[in-house]
Amino acid sequence: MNKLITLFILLVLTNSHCTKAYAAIPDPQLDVTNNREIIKSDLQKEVIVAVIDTGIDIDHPYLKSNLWINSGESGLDESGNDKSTNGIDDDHNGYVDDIHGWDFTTQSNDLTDTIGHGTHISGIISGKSTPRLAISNLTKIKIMTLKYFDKDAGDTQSIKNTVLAIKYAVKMGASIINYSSSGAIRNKDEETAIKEASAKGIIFVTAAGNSGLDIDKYPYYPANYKAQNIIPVSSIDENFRLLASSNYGHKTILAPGKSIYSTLPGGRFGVMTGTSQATAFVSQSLASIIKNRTSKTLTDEILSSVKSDFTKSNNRLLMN
Ligand SMILES: [Ca+2]
Ligand SMILES: [Ca+2]
Repeated sequence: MNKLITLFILLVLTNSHCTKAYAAIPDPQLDVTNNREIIKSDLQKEVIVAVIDTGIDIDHPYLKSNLWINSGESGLDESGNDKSTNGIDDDHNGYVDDIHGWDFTTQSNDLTDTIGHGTHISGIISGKSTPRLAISNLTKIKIMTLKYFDKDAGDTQSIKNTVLAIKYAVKMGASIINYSSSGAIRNKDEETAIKEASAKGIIFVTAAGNSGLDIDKYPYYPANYKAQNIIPVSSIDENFRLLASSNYGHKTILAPGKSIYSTLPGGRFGVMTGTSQATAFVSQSLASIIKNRTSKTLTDEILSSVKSDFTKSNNRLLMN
């Protein structure tokens, strides 16, 4: 199936509130309140999560405190003008006025999310995914928004944008890359970029996909690339059962993905379903346990602990 159609086809979008409170990862059996306290106490420093998606509502009141700010494009320049709007690439990274990220579809710093997917994902990672979590303090998680998806562009262009976005995240200091997308197309440049991120100790969390397939037999990408830093994620419901729509495999981690309540453009909230949402929960969880570790030490440590936590009992149980 078309890579990008796959991303959106199974999303369920409404404006109703989600009444079921989902526990966050890593322990799905913890209640939300307790888990929030753990997350709060663990976060000692800012952790940058690059969200490669459809953009973000930068004015959403629940997301403002979580926006990554590029220090090289903030403050005043020598002429007293705001660096974020002066039309100059102040930090010489190749992107002009990239204060919160970059739109690779239009080559601009306009991160407007006309689809809503990226804003929803960003809300989950920021801890705004349920009304109860909305009061938690995850302001140390900073969202670097990298827009790769244009509904009028083809897969080839979208993958090119993805590769550039991954390189940007590596260059600008992200610790985690959240990529809530998947498809059957394999691309060497994409795989190479992810391996370059891996060499820097950057975790790459990605959706297993929403086609109900065993990706060990029917590979989806990026989930199935052979890179050490990739964490593919399947989606489960409130009873910890794999969603019928969710892809799965022996390496996938399980996270909540059914009727997830989170932020939407225009200051709104709403519900979406899929492995995209589950992926965001895993990114949030990883961001919360990074603490004061340097990113260099992260890959082995986090992957080994997370994979044993998630797969040992849950995966087998839920696959049967
Ligand atoms: Ca710049
Ligand atoms: Ca500037």
